[in-house]
Amino acid sequence: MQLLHPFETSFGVTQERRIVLVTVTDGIHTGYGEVTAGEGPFYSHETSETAWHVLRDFIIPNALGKEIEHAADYGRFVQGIRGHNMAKAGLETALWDLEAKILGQPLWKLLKGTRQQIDCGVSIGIQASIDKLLAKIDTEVKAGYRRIKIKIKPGWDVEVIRQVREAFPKILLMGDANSAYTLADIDLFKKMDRYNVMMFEQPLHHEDMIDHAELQKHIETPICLDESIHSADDARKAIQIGACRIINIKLGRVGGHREVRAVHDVCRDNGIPVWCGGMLESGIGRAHNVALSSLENFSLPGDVSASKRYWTEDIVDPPVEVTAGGQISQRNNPGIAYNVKEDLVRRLTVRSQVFTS
Ligand code: OSB
Ligand code: MG
Repeated sequence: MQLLHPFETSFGVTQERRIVLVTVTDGIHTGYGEVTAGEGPFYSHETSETAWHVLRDFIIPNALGKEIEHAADYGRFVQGIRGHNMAKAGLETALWDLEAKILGQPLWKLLKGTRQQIDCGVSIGIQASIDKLLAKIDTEVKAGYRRIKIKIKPGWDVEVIRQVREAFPKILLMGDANSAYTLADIDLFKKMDRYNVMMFEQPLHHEDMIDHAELQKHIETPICLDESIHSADDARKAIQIGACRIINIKLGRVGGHREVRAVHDVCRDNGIPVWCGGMLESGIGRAHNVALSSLENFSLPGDVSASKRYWTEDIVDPPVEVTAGGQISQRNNPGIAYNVKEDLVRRLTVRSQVFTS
């Protein structure tokens, strides 16, 4: 799928998505999951290709022919497989969708969500100029989005934040560095500390917590961890050492809906708000993100935004839509609650494999 606009972060530019979808069926209903890995190992070590390999050669053979009562019991299918959370989540989320459809319930209710409307923000990539960025922000603010996240990297940071804040004094504004800095940059963060930024997302190394705790001591702006958090245990440790005051939860990065709930609960019990991160998903991943954002502690606007920001035609019907007030309403059809356009998916498919027990 071709993105409408190239998306640039501190680790590179994405224009074309190659997305692995997983479907499961009981013969009557079909559950859909999306692997959120990128095309290259830049945000994480996983790629669409490694996910295909791990699903085909390990996860699916482990699962075939076995029974589980609930999608929440999926853990035994992936026991012993280290890492590869996005591959694991591809099948896990498809099973949750299937279970919800068998029960005739919307997924957000099966996940025990309470938020009928979720608050939406946008993530805006690095632009060719500050003027272009200001114009993009203006468009998104007028579209109703409740929080603006801009990507930052060395050379595209303090001055950018300063000018954005000057042009938009009141917006909820945050910066996502995708691990582009080190502790040698403390002074730079102190400068950005002056502009009432809601949070700095993953400023330091993608595997770090210790240095983040040190940086947090020197700045007032809350640090939000993204790349460093893969489990509820990671969240517990990060909170314990003061490495962050906010956590971005991504469904793929933590390995599925069950772990989302576990990270959510650890954060809630420690007074740490969470929000749902995005991975330039197609409508299937997007629908899962909408559903999980209904959990009570998703109290900050997430990177879950309208299909039309990414795609000329999304693979779900209706597309994911955001109200003029910057919210998405939960739908009450069974499962992910959006219909998958099977014909379009077939036309976009470059490879497929069927597994039968
Ligand atoms: O760090 O949140 C991130 C996209 C790809 C990889 C990592 C990230 C992102 C985004 C985009 O920020 C979020 C979205 O709009 O899907
Ligand atoms: Mg991020």
